[in-house]
Amino acid sequence: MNNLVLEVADQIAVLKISRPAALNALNSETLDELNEVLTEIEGRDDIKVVILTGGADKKGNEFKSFVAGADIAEMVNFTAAEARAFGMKASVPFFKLMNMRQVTIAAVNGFALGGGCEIAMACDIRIASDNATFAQPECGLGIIPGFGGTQRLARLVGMGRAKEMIFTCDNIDANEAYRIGLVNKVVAKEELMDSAKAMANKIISKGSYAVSIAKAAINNGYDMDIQNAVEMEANLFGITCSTHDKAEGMGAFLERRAADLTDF
Ligand code: CO8
Repeated sequence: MNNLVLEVADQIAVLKISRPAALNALNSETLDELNEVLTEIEGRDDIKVVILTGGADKKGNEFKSFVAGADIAEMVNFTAAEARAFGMKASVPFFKLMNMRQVTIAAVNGFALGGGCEIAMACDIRIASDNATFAQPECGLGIIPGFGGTQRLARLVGMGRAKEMIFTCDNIDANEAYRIGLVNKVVAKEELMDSAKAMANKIISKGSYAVSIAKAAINNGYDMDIQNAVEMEANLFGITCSTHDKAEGMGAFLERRAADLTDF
């Protein structure tokens, strides 16, 4: 891979988007590589959480940029058809981040602009370093957020705030992103990866199969009517009751001992 670095240890995959010369902007090659590596990760039982972050800039600053957007140099001459294809190319790995059985955490270490904010929003959880900056600057470039931003931002922060961010293109800092619900947590930049790994380890200590089913229940039910959503949840609840982890988790509680949860 030319633009990604994958490190796996202790059931956590740290996936770094690394294009130092372009502040990790997403070009077609990076999107293809993301799709490939996420497909591989989905098939691996030794990975339970994926932490997505940005690599250092060309001066070695690790907290300059998470992802500074889609690659403007690639997009500048797009025809309408090419632009559509580029958007669809991004949607495949973005939906993988959203729907894969592993939990995905964006550790946002600097600029999360345009497509950078959009890829963070495709993850299950976002933790921002205190120097992170978020924005949807696309309307200032004469385009719209096209990597899911017009849809995911409104779902995360509500329609009014999403419209304000998209129409004004204003930058917001990490604390404002936390205040409006765009990120789950803000930490000192030096603590970003430790904080993301601590959350990952807490999630890993739970029943991994149950966590992956809960993720599917939340995602699938979100756009359903409440009656059908709760029925879908009951069906998934039934499935978790046939697992080793359910017998072990409940048995351990009744026997007053620590549970040994193993299922994926
Ligand atoms: N694309 C391409 N190259 C970029 C990008 C980008 N998004 N961002 C930065 N770079 C490059 C710069 O061109 C520069 O390259 P070089 O050194 O060769 O001149 C290098 O990265 C360093 O950048 P700067 O010198 O500009 O660094 P600064 O510290 O001065 O500024 C900023 C940092 C503020 C982040 C600035 O680089 C910037 O404003 N970048 C663009 C941010 C932006 O507008 N992002 C949104 C892009 S549009 C988008 O994401 C659309 C997504 C949906 C697409 C849907 C298609 C269907």
